[in-house]
Amino acid sequence: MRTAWKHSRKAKVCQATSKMATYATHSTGSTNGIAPKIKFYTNHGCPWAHRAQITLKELGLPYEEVIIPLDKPREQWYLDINPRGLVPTIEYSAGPLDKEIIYESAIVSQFLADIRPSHLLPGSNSSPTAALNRAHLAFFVDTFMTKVNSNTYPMLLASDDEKEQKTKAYTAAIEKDIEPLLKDAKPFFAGSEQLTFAETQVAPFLLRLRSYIKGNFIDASVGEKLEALPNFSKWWSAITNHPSITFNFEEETFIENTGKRLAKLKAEKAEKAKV
Ligand SMILES: N[C@@H](CCC(=O)N[C@@H](CS)C(=O)NCC(=O)O)C(=O)O
Repeated sequence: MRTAWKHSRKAKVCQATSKMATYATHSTGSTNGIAPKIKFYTNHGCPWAHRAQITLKELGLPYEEVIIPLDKPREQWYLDINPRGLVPTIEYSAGPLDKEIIYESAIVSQFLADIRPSHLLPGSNSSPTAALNRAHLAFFVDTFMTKVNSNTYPMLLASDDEKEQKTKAYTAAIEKDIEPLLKDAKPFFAGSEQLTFAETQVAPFLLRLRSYIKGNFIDASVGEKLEALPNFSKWWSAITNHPSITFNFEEETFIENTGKRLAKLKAEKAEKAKV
């Protein structure tokens, strides 16, 4: 099975720039100075895969990229690797670990950050405050995903009647739950001058938020409300201009595909409402 996909894949080798030389000696991330071998199954349009990509880039880990087309059913070789058929997936080899398969974006990102403790995520025993810092990072990501991101699709799919209420739910959650957690951002989470694990997990969604506004999929007033929040607006600008976050994002393609996807989902929603 593996032989079949070795021939069919479209692979590109990416050498992420290493900003992390000082962290390179840790754990399974580097074995006697030999870099791990990582195959990264991804699609540039996917925000979940984007999480892992930002993590790889910031950690300076070299990887081979395999693009998985999402506009057709997954081929059997990919389902053999990841039975869920989703991106991202990584295949990881280093030291005793040989072609280990890991999937689900949060788990892939956590694994990568754990093999190479860094500015993204301190090792849990690396200092007396590290475990607490990790808890704060995890809380921020959890807050964003449960309180804010859960409102994105309802806002995107809202009918004219629902629009005001759904956009308000999104912006109010940022104001109430996220704005206070960014009080120390400098410009990144908890006073960090570099990206942290928090940004690796939420930035893909907030980068796409700008594209939703640009593509007129949501009202410009959403952007205006968020720009008026002092902590959030500075942080949002910092993350959406960071090269590790933007380097592979193809905005025009994303806007075009989003238009098609939303038209389909809205038609399905209208059909269901008739029943
Ligand atoms: N919970 C998954 C979600 C991943 C996901 O939904 N990926 C989408 C692309 S953005 C996918 O692979 N979709 C393929 C499909 O549904 O057929 C994760 O965090 O990795």
